[in-house]
Amino acid sequence: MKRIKNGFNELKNKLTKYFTKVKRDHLVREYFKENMLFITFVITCVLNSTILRFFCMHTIENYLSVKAILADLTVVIIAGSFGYLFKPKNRFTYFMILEIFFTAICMINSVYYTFYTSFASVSMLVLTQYIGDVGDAVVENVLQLKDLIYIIGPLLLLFVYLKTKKKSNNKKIELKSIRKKKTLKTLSFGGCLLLLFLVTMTSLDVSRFVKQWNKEYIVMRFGIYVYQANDLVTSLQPKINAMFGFDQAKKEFTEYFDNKDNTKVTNEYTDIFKGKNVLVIHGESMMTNAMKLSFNGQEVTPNLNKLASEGMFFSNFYSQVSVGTSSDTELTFNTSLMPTKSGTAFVSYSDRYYIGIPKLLKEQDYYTYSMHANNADFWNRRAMHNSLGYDRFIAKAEYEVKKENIIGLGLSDKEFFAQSIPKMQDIAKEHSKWYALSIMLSNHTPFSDVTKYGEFPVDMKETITKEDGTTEEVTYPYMEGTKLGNYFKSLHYADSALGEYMDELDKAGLLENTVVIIYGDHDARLPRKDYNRLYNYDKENDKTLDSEDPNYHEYDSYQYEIGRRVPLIIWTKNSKGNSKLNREITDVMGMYDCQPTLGNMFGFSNQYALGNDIFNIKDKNIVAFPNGNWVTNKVYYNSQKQAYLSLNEEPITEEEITNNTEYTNKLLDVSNNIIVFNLLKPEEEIEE
Ligand code: GP9
Ligand code: MN
Repeated sequence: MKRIKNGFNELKNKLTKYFTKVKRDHLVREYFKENMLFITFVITCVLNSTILRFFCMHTIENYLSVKAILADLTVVIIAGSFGYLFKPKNRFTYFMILEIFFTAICMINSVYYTFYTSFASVSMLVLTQYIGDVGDAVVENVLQLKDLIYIIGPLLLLFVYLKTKKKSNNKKIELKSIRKKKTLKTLSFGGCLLLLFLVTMTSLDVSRFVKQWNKEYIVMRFGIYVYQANDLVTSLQPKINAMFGFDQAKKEFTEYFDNKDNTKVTNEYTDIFKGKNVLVIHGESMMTNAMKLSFNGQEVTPNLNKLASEGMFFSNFYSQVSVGTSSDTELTFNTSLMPTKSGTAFVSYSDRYYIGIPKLLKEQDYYTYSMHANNADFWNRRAMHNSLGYDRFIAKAEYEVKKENIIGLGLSDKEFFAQSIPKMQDIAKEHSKWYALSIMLSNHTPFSDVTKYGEFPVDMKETITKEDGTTEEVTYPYMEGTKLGNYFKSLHYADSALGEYMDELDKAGLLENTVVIIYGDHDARLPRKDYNRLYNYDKENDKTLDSEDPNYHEYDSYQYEIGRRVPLIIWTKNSKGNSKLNREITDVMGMYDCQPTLGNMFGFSNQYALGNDIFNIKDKNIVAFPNGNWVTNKVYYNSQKQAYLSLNEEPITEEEITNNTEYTNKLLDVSNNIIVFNLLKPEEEIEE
């Protein structure tokens, strides 16, 4: 009896399963039949975006990136869901308009990528001078057959429409309530995909999305549609910011500079380099602390150290970057302005008027140019270098980038320098005075290309004498395998590239009448725990000493902040031994003090500089940071913690803290307003 019952139950289960499946299959078939237009629209739009990645990014993990496909699906489904609000006979028009819009995004980016090896930006539309220059070239040389493939999307949609129309599917009358229900169902599905996408986002995804400078990364992770929407917001934001508060900003700006004494004061460095050529070397992630370190008797940065010991070395120098990192440093170095409070000056405000060093030197008949082996659109340099006053920007397209010469983000520094020399020689032949910028790239986080940096062990080797008098070499791992250790290897490589560059420049005669300025662009953003290991290594246990240990050297958050110092060196071939040009300057100095300090040396000035000539302000200097922190010779102040660290024996008063904090906040406001409201634009250039 029991067996019969069991058998009956089994049969019942099987039948239920079978009929559910039939029903489900039937439902799926029905869904497909009823929603052919929507499905075609979704598939073709996602396919187009994937094809675009395929053409631009080549590697399978890029074009078949699950995250990008998920993002594309989410966008397309959400946008398409509103099609159900329309009556079936009008639905095609809605899907077609969207289809054409999405296809246009893919096509424009496809063409743009072929020409610029980067994705298109709405903000570039304002830079009409480029369009004029490249317009014909785009049509003649760049528009290729592959860019037309995307049209298959709208064609397919049209085909499906015509086919389904015959079956009178589109003539069906649908009640408003049904249309609403369909919209909501599709929208909810899109919402679920969105949720799935959001929970799989990493912090790196978020940060790159906000910064918007690594366009390849955004397209790879977020798909082209999200990229373009994000780009639109980023491009419009400055316009919106500049709509309100102009009068107040202008008033504060005028008051600020009326009170700031920027009149020219001469000192022993006035005009000392007037008329000399300038080579600025932007040292990616170079940090002052690393210059003091050696491993097994080998210095991390022997070449940088040599230059520092022969020229002027500013050992208490800070970069003042915000989210714009490299680009913020370029801005601050060249203009003596601080990074903007939101977005970055390079990406969001490249159309503003800037008083940059290249622009000022052009008034003295210098030819000004910059060199960087990365894409010209990284950090929007193509546009911004023009705004800063560079006559020419020599970027990746003008370098030969062979696969075997790639380190980290792109062409290795050694190759970059080697290929730069002939270009510099050509320019030097044509122009009697030049200002050049070399932006290094290899020593860039995450410093993981260790096999390409060359031999530089960051372990600890010791020779031990045994009881029987024989010796043995013991090796402790020390910094091997840590991010900080890898940074030292990477920096050692960059330093050796710098050494080779200096030798080759000399051989090419390019150092004869030239002032070389080297700065570290910002700190390397390394984990504090690695510094703890560096300063507290317990070799017996291959561990970091316990904080209770008497030999423990505290590396707290303040040490970390102060440890962010970067080098600044001003060097000439004849500096060595000259007391004025061969010395260490220990007064605290910020990137924004470069323009006024160099201005005094080269004979140019900017009355709207926010920093000071270090040789005038000396020990009274205050270095403001974009987050409101500040540092003087005496004290480092953390505005978030509202706490400070005393840097010498001198007493610190409450008043001093309040005054310096106010000074910093005011300076940050004025700087931000200058950029957002374009306050430096000369009256005669403002259109009525
Ligand atoms: C990009 C390079 C690095 O071209 O300058 O920028 P960063 O990540 O240091 O700001
Ligand atoms: Mn950088």
